[in-house]
Amino acid sequence: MAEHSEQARDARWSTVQYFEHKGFNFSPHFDKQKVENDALSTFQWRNGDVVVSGFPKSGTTWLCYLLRNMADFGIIYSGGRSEALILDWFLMDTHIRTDLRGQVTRQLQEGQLEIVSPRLIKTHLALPIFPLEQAKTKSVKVIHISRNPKDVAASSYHFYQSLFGGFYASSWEKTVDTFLSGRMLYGPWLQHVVQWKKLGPKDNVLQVTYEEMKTDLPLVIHKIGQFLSIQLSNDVVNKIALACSADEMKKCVHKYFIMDKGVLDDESKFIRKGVIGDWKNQFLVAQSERFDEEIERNLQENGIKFQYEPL
Ligand code: PPS
Repeated sequence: MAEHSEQARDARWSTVQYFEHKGFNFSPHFDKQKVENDALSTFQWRNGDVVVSGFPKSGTTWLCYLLRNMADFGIIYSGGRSEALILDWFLMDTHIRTDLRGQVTRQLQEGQLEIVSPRLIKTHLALPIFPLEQAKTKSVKVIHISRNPKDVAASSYHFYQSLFGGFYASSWEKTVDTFLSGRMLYGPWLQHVVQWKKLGPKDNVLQVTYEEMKTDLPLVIHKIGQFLSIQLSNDVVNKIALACSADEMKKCVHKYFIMDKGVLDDESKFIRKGVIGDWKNQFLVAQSERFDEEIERNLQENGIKFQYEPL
């Protein structure tokens, strides 16, 4: 029975039509014309904007919530919920979704939603799509978060089972193939991460990893504070670290999430495990070896090293 439903999911998944632009994958929720016409090149950047960028399931929501606890950012409120401004929404097809998030997207694209500065902006977009040069002219600061690929793959698998009734879901076996062949939504993961991780201070980019946030969150808060010139005492840093634990965040989903009920099967499970190394509960040995062979070797050639287990 389970096998049958996995087959059915894979069969349905293979009918989902992604399109490619500048070497990266876009789902049917994106407006192809807006993407191909580089609609983001006219995005109105402001001095003081702070961007969180990262491949989906790398901890981007966590980092946004952390920043909101560090400083008073302008964010979007809708239906009693709040969220960072999501840059990707400017490339979305506004006809597909009629729900709360769809309405917010439309209002943003039509310039009806004004957000006070400093704005917190989140994106999953690959570097060739992100208007970095325009952002630099306004001294926009970007914090890029990355996470080890095995945990990203495992987290994505679970997330897509629950999103839009499983519209983007596939079996675990298929997810491994999709990840490794670069056909994940927003992927290929490898190129996405390698390109973003080449950026540093001269581009106003700070690099952090999910694993270092898990290992020593106060240290990361200090690092971000320095990058953004936010003065925080040790006492405040420790309080922020506590407020941003997975357990605390689970209690207040509406503080960082604009979604209608039903978009996720159970939104309280958005923070699923929130640990380093859960991939071990998902991967077969052979699948882990394929990741080592096809991804880890390539990362090493690019001088990138991830932590796969808690210290
Ligand atoms: S999304 O949907 O692409 O924006 O997902 P993203 O926010 O980038 O990543 C989701 C994963 O981050 C975990 N998470 C956390 N881990 C530890 N502490 C806190 N506070 C926290 N908040 C979110 C979340 O649980 C997802 O990882 P998994 O492995 O699925 O648990």
